[in-house]
Amino acid sequence: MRTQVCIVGGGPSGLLLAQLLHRAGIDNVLLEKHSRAYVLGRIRAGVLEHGFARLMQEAGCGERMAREGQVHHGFWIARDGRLERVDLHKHSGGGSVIVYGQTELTRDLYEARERMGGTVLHEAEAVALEGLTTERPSVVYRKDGRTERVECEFVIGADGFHGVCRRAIPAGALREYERTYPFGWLGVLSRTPPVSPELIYVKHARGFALCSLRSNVLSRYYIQVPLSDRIEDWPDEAFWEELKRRLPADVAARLVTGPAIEKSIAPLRAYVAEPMRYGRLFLAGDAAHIVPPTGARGLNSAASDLYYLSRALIAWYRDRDASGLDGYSARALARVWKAQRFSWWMTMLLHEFPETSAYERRLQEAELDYLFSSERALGALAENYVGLPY
Ligand code: RFL
Ligand code: PHB
Repeated sequence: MRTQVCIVGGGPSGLLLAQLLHRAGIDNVLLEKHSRAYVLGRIRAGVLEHGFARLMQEAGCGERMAREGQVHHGFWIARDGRLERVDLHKHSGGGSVIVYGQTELTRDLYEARERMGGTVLHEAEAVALEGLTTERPSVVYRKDGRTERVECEFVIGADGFHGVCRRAIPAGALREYERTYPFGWLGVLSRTPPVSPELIYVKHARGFALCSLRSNVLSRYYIQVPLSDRIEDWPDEAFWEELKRRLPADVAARLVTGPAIEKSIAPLRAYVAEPMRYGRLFLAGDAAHIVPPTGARGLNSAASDLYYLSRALIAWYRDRDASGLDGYSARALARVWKAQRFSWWMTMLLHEFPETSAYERRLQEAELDYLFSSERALGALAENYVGLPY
């Protein structure tokens, strides 16, 4: 098979790029290792920036997100049994975020790909990238027990953190930065009304917790757990019990519980690969960088990659202008590192670390006291949470 751009990975990054390129007249083929149902079954991002919504509009599939996504002008931080509000609107100069699930936006993207007749091959696993430093690279993939090849002009690695594309870059050409945290988030999705219309981030001596939502009838909750914990250790009852213990008493009292319709544990980890380009291979989204979910930055960082990359490819195909492609890695990484910093800061602020000394615990408390006593500190939090410009 022959195309201009071969996109590896059918998560939100790969699908959104496929849409943006297709609408600009650039031919592309997308390979996704799993089935569509499997991809849609992953419950991940819930909080998105308006920049993400703008890209969805540009891609011709932002209509449902605009209609059904909830605009949030603030969120809460709970500590010592009380709630304090972060007014995003006030402290970021009019900003807000959109609550719309990754499952829903991925569904919107798949449907748009279908409507436009885009080529999306499911259960097609890329196994090797060849000729990346030539003008005719290719991607070898396995589907239905057969080995096939896509010949192309550019390869996009949008295959997530565990994908193959980043690993195709020779070790000497890649710098990697990583931080693992000594805990994970146990997440539960339940068909219950959310305990609060706005998100509540909870700092508690038993560990962090988060009350989030997908709609007025669908709640998403998380609790910090040790890395050694398994899903089997957390029957629904135990989860709800532990969540209640970490919430302020009045919030716990109004929590509506129900059966978990999804339950998973995600280890917290930060990672950045530099550069995000090798020859004709360009990395985007989780394939190049991941953050702990505390600041809700992961998919939002993918969006800025896709913004820079789509424009760079369009300029190349329209005018043979290579400046966007040449500058892609540096531009994308400049924003990625700011999202790393913010995610690190929120994670350090709100979690219990197994080896935290009494001194560091007091620093965490002082940081929170400072935050809520300073308009400037709240401004720094708010402008990062609603998303830095790109
Ligand atoms: P994905 O979603 O991992 O998709 C990559 C796709 O590539 C496929 N693949 C391959 N395909 C072909 N051949 C191969 N060899 C392949 N290897 C892999 C995979 O099957 C998969 O379908 O990466 P992408 O598209 O870059 O999207 C990134 C986002 O998924 C991620 O950044 C966010 O979910 C992060 N995140 C959040 N981001 C936000 O902006 N706001 C949030 O509120 C937010 N909450 C979260 C999150 C992530 C979480 N977890 C579980 C890590 C909450 C959680 C709990
Ligand atoms: C979610 O709703 O899944 C979510 C929201 C905010 C975060 C992380 C996850 O910071």
